[in-house]
Amino acid sequence: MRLDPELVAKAEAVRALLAEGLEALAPLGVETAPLRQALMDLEGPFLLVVAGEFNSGKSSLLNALLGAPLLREGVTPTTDKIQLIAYGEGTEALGEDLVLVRFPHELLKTLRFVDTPGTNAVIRRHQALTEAFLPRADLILFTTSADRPYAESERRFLELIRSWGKKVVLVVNKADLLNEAEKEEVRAFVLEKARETLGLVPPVFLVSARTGEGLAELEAKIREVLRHEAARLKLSSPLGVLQRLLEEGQDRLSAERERLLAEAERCRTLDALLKRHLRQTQEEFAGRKARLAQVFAEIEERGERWFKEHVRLGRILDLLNASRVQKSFESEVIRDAEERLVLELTDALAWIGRRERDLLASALDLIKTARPVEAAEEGDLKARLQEALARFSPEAEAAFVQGRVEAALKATALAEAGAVGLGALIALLLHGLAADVTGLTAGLAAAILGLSVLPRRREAALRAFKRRLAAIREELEAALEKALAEELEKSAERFRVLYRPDCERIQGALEALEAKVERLRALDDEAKRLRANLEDG
Ligand SMILES: Nc1nc2c(ncn2[C@@H]2O[C@H](COP(=O)(O)OP(=O)(O)OP(=O)(O)O)[C@@H](O)[C@H]2O)c(=O)[nH]1
Ligand SMILES: [Mg+2]
Repeated sequence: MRLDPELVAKAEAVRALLAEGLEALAPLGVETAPLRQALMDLEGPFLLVVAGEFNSGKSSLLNALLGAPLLREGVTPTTDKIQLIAYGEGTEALGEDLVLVRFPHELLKTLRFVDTPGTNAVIRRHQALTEAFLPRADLILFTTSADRPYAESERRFLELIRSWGKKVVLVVNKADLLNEAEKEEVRAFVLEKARETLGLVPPVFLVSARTGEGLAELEAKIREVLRHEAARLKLSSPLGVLQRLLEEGQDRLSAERERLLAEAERCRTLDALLKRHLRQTQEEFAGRKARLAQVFAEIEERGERWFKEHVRLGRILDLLNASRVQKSFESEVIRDAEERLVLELTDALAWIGRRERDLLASALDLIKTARPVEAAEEGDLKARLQEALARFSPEAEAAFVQGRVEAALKATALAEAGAVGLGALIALLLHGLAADVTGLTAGLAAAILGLSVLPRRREAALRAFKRRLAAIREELEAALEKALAEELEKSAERFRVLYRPDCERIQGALEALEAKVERLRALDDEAKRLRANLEDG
């Protein structure tokens, strides 16, 4: 490798980029061993890897190129280790699957040949060994045999080679088995197929390891590559590895994004569930308000009858007896209104409590039936919902809401201090109504004694009674509405805290993920730029 300063600078840039890639990829769970190896190989010799299907004559080809029977040849799958061939003497095992074969051939001073186990043999381990070594190659001699050039399995293998961004020289071995016309046919066929797979036309050599045919041309090509391209290939080879792993990293991030989006979808579903719940609760509440209104309508109706019956000239003296008027009003008009109102209200409050419980239960159902996203995190929310459900007591909740209604009523102008409990408060309001009527009718009776304006005065008194009744009704409804609104807000918040942390975490994770995607993309752009730069130089 020439050591001109420009190249040294490029090598530094490559090394820095590889290190950065390593740092970005490792946390993504991408297998970064090839990249770490590539970093180490930057210092090492040029690796020319001979790869191809078993029996295509890889070992024979290397033996022929080096002019010595260094490597075992055979008709069955033969080579079972990666064999590094370096300058020197003597053979040495470098590991279980790696052998260093030394030979004092001058070519080996500038490169190392690598003989690999054949692919597509019944021995799967051979294929795995070779595939694992591919990323280290600076140049690949892809050997195929003239008697079965470019099989489907070879296409797949060549695609794998391409995915690592390797430069390939195609070698069709055993050319001695073909006549001249067949050779041209095979060459054209292989060229066309290789172009389809690689997207470019690689150099193709028809050779015979047996007869030596075409070997000189192949060797010349190797020397030419070494002379003109070795430095560039040596640097762009690890960039190819980086790019391939970056792609893998992007795939992982995409899968992760899918998963997160599915989870985010669940957040939206829960939001929608809550919204629907709030709307439905409001709607059903309208029905409950109508039932309260019914009780008031009945009081009013009875009140009208009572006025007609009792506020008459014939009964004018009765009207002066305040306590009798009050008793009569209470027994005929108010009647069981207090119990019924308390019943309706208590029922409404218990219903608010049950509604929240229903909300939790539907959320739990939703989570249970949702397609399994990430079991662990889903289990977490499920557990929280379950716990909230278990802790939740509609009765306690109703009692709590009741307290709010009472507080709201106590704060109104109609209520008088000292009353404890919803029943007492309502009784106070209604009995106040009776007391009003007493005063009303007494005044009325006094004013009209001897006069014949009774019907008009009676109508005025009835109107006053209705106004007062409507005011009580409004107070009650307003108190209940206020309690409901507060309760709904509280319940919504209680519900949201169950899943909002998850949703925020998901949102955060999605943002972090996009940042990683961006980083990998930037690294890839930089790898591309450096490679283009190497091509130019
Ligand atoms: N006719 C002919 N036979 C050859 C040629 N080169 C190799 N062979 C024969 O093909 C067979 C396989 O040769 P190897 O060199 O072992 O092939 P390989 O690709 O290394 O095989 P594996 O190590 O199993 O992957 C042997 O029987 C060789 O004698 C050639 O150029 N012409
Ligand atoms: Mg072999």
